[in-house]
Amino acid sequence: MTPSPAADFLRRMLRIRIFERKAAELYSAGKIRGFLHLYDGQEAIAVGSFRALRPEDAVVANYREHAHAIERGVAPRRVMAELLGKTSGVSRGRGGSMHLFDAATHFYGGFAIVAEGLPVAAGLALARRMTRQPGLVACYFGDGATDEGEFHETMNLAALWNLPLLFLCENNFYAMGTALSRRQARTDIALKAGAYGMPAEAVDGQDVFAVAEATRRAAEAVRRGEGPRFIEFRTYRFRAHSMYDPELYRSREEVEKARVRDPIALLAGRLRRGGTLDDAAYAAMEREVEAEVDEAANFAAGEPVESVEDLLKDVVGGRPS
Ligand SMILES: Cc1ncc(C[n+]2csc(CCOP(=O)(O)OP(=O)(O)O)c2C)c(N)n1
Ligand SMILES: [Mg+2]
Repeated sequence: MTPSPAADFLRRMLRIRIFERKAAELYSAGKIRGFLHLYDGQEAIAVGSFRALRPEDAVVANYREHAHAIERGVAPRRVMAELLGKTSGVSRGRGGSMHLFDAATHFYGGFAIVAEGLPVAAGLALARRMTRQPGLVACYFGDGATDEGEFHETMNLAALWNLPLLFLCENNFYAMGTALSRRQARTDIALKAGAYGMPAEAVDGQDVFAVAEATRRAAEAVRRGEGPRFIEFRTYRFRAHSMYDPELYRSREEVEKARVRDPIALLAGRLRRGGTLDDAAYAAMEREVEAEVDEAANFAAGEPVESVEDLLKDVVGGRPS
């Protein structure tokens, strides 16, 4: 039986939440090194928006991108192996959490520098146009990226050159510990994109259906050759910025208040009220997803790390391969 679109959305969001819960556990156990940024609270954006994308489209994201890679079709076990620095990881264990990359699914990163993905996405879109390749480029970034000059430069060129670009801003109202209202004189991000002559709208990022519908409409316009579109998804991150963040910049009450609009609980509640989900079905779904995540973690744990002799392979000035 094929699951209903709503049940599929719910399962996908749960998979991301549980995948990252496992990643946090492995991080605390010292198995994952470096930085780890989790997506709790924002799942509806990756899950809803990816329904509008086609296999030929390219995707660019930032460092909070585990969900985007998985939704794009990268196997969770290859993402988990990457987090653990294993050679079977999606970036051969050399990128880690912030640098997932998979050319086969046109998933071009994973960028650690804020706003770095924007000009890359514009370049990919321009290349597609010049080589007459089909498909659009979906560019995901946070509200923090809109603080940067690169954001404005990219908006300008994308609009000027009518590029096939879908800008998907995940506005969780914080860039590390600084709230949007403490950084920007004008906090309406969609308005800024509109200033470049690009159709732009703000959408509830906690409602997976609203995300899916807005992205579908915007993607269709881009595919018709109408140039770039911009969506600002208003959302909230429930966890700290990264695993290192003591969260001194916001109150516990503020986070608890935002949790009332947990995208997973919102959808589950809707399905329960509609009579298509009960406790037993939800628990069964959770168990299945947990098993899938455990399988990915066990696979990753058993994989080898790169040998010391190979560490400089493919590094400029390193050992020739
Ligand atoms: C150019 C640059 N400046 C500063 C940093 C440090 N930094 C890392 S994440 C981040 C916050 C970005 O916030 P946002 O784009 O809203 O994404 P979010 O973490 O909220 O998902 C900053 C300032 C960086 N990585 N790159
Ligand atoms: Mg942010």
